[in-house]
Parts: sequence; C-alpha cells; structure tokens
Amino acid sequence: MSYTAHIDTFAFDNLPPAELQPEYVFELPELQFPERLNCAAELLDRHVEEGRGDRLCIQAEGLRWTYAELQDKANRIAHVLTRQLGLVPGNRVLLCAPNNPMMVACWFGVIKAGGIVVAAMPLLRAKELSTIADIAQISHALCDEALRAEVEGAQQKSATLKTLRFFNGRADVANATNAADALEPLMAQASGQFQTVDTAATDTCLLGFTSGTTGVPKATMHFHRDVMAVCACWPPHVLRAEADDVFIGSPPVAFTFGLGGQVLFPMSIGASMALLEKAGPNQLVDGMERFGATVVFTAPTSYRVMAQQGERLRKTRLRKCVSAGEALTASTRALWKDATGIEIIDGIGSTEMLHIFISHREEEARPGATGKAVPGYRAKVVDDEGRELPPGTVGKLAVQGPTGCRYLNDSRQSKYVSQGWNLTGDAYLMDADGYFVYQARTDDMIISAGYNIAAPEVEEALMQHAAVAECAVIGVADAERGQIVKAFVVLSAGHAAGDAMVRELQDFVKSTVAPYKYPRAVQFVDQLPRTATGKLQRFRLHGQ
Ligand code: 3UK
Repeated sequence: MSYTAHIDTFAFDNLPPAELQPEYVFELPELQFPERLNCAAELLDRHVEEGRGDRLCIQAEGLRWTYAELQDKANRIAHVLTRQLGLVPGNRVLLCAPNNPMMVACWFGVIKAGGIVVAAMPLLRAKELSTIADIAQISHALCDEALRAEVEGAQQKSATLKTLRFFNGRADVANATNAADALEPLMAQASGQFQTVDTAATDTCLLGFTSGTTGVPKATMHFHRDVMAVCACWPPHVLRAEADDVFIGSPPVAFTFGLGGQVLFPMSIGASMALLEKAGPNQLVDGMERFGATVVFTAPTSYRVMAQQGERLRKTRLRKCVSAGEALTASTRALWKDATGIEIIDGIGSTEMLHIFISHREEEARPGATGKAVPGYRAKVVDDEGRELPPGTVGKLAVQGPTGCRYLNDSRQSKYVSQGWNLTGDAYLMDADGYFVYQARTDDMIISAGYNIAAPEVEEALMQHAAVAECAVIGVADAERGQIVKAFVVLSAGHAAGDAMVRELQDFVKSTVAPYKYPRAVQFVDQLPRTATGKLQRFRLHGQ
C-alpha cells in the first residue's frame, strides 16, 4: 500500500479489486495530480492563502460568508471532530441537512480532518439512514437540528454510529443551540486555525450513495483526486463560468449533481453559491431574484414548471442553465428557450462517475441529444459483448475518464464495470456527427412483437396531451407479443378517467409516434413512485 493519511483503513480495505475497477484516463495536462492532495486545501484554503479570503463564498437567507469565514467555520469543525469527538483520518461522518451554509462548513470540516463524508438526502428516514450507517460503518454524524428525530432513530438501530452533534438549533425548536449535543458551542471554543490533513490523492474523501431507482443502495467511493478531476473537466471546458458568477440550484448537496453544481464548481473558480433549503420551482425563481444568481443547476421537470414565469426570469441575471438527472426532451429545451432566451446545457452524469461526462456547450446544443464526451472522458455505444456499434445503432453506453465506478464491497461492481469501461445502464445511440442520443435506461427498453420501444419516448408522446399531468411507461409480459407497452397516467385537474380517455390517449400517441409504440394498456393513478432525487421508479410499477 502506498502513502495514505488514513489511520482507519476501512475505505481502502473495501475498494473493489483492481481488476474489477474501470480503466482511468488522465490524458489532459490539467489531470496530472500530485501524490498528496486534499480537495479542501484546493477548493477552500488556496483562495484564502492567495488573498481571496474576502471574496463572497456563500449566500443564504439572511447570511453572507466570505471564503475566510467559511474556512474559519470549517477549521473549528475539524478541531471539534479531531480533538473532542475522537475522529481519526479515514473515519466516516454522516452529514444530514438541507442545503445550507452549516452543511457546507461541515463538509469541509470533515474533509480537512481527513474524514470521509457520507452525506444523506434530507428526506431519508431512520431506517434508510441506519442502512447507510451499516454499509459505510459510520461512527460520527453532524446533523441539522430539524432532522434530529430521524438521526437519533438511526443511531438506535446502528452498531457503529455513536457520536452525534446537531447544528442550526433555533430558539423556536426544542433543544435549541444550548442543548448538550449542539455543535456551535463546541465550535466557539475551538481554534479557527487548522492544519488541513495531508491526504493522499487516492484517499477516499466521499461516499456517494446511489439514489436507488432499484434495490439496496450502493456506496460509490470517490478520492480527493476525483473531486478535483470533475472540477477540471466539465466546468472549464463546457460550462465556462467565471469568478463573479453566483451558482444556485435545486438538487441536495448530498446528491453528487448538487454537490458539484452548487459547491465544488463555484469554489474551484473562486465564485459563490446561493443555498436554498427548499428549492421547488417557485422557490428557485425567488432565489434567483433575491441572490442575483447567474448559473442554475436543476432537472428537466423543474425547467418545465419555471418556464411559466418567463417574464420574471428574463429580468434576473441568469445566464447559464444546466439540466441533468433525467433526459432533457427537445420540447423542454424549446419551452425554456422561448420563455427565457437561454439555451440549456444538458449533461448526463452519475453517482458512480461523480459528475457529468457527456454534455455540450450552449452554442453546440442539438435538441434531443445529450452531447459529446466531455474533454477528459471517452464514450461509445456497445453491444452485449462490449463491441463498439456503428453510428445510429442503439446499444449500451460505455464511458471512461479520470473518475469511475468503485462500489464499496458490493458484488454489483461487475455489472457497472466491464472490460475496463463503465456501463451506466443507459441505452444510447451515437448519431453520424458523434452526438449521443438518449433512448432509455436499459431496463426500460421494451421489446414488443420484435420492436424496440424506449419507455421515455412513449411518455414524451403522452405528455403532449393536455389531460396528462404525469405518466410512466413500462413493458409488461404478454403471451402473444412478449411484452406490451403499459402506461400509468396521472390526469390533470378537470379530466376524467375512463374507457373514453384510454382510447383518446391511445389514438393521440398513434398520431404522433410510430403506431406500434402506443400503450395497449393504460392505468390511471394518483401519483407515480419517485426517488428522493425525483427520479421515476418504473420498476415499482411492475405488478400494479
Ligand atoms: C440518468 C440522464 C439522460 C441516466 C447525476 C449529473 O443523475 C445523476 O446521478 P444518478 O446516479 O443517476 C444516473 C443516471 O441518471 N441521467 C442523468 N442525467 C441524464 N439521462 N440525460 C441526462 N442528462 O440514466 C444516468 O445513468 O442519480 C447527474 C451529475 C451527477 C449525478 N450524480
């Protein structure tokens, strides 16, 4: 084992074996990393050392922190963890909070101390948190007071989670900051100076749990080097934001899409972030106005809803809009451009790859396509044996780059990584110009009477009908056709379910896409199953 700063070697001991890891590519000059690297030193300390400590780093409701102020908080938290709570480098620390400044300060405090951050979605309950604590063998938790009950519930179920501290206790909440287990009073007594632990570039600093469109969650392992690699690829080559930009967004910082877009990328260029604890479409528009946001990260559904407020949006400073998490349809892209004048930057990323690996610059947008491999990454479409397919053929998306999939002690590693390539589980085609065009999750490709049908395409066709508020399409077993297309539809207000509506929707789909794709079965439901990050869980519709 080469140099490591970790005293607790749990992460190293649970890495997938080298032969099951993907091949990593470091061809760009900016991806030549030193042997020792702490991403908190790069993203935070460096700005203060180089004289940018007074620049704005974080805005939130009623608060503004400079880089020096965030560093001061993070240093105090690192002291509390190491001097008072017994943390040693390599220990895992659970962070539970909505997107707020203390959550970010804790993130940096843990990383500076050489710990490993395990951030949990604020919506998770005690049971789910205890599953995470078990898988990652978590010893410490730093949590927002608002989530106390769930975290305490998780502690009771966990054999390893012993030390909890709570922040953001408010006078109107029971157990305010003067509670015995409050974090802030400990920070007040600690020093604002801390020597950031000199970690190895290949020490794990982050465990990202997959958002669970299927089955038991998996912990993806990311090194200090991976965090800096994602900052060096997509942001400077595709996003091209500047130091005066103000980043805002909706995904939780516990989701790597949100972590990159709202924390890592602004800080990698000395820009600032505006954090919203609640970031539904209306709150996001309010936030853009209030904080003067110029760059936004959110998902396609959020753009669709916000597009109704085009007039307000045109008056904001917004200039760059990033969409990820789900496919961006041509119609959503057009809707947003009509409403705001801004061309969305689409990008596909994954928890395994840490962030975006296929995307495009605004001026190279192609409606309906995700884009091309981001500089630093390679992408291709392959068949079941891993052979590259010619342009225009649907197959499995395979990618390689400086980051890649490492599941912590999980047999599903060999499903995501094959022959050195990461298989994201997406069906794609590459067109003649090298643009990658999303089809479906591979599990959501329906084969009916010999035809390949992508569930999202049928959903997109149904969504064009005024009666459809939301829908999900799956393939269900059928004796004659192998599978048939089945649609689950949530009707908009004022529309009635019934046989007439079924026929109307079927005829409508037949009139807009190839008729063999129409849903032979339609079921009306009140809501659709989604993950904490808002992704449709089509697998949960089977058997309904
Ligand atoms: C799907 C997309 C089409 C795709 C993520 C940006 O979503 C993120 O991570 P997850 O692990 O899910 C990964 C899967 O989501 N997907 C994401 N973006 C797109 N499909 N077009 C897109 N633009 O199935 C992928 O395999 O939750 C996104 C950055 C970091 C992330 N973690």
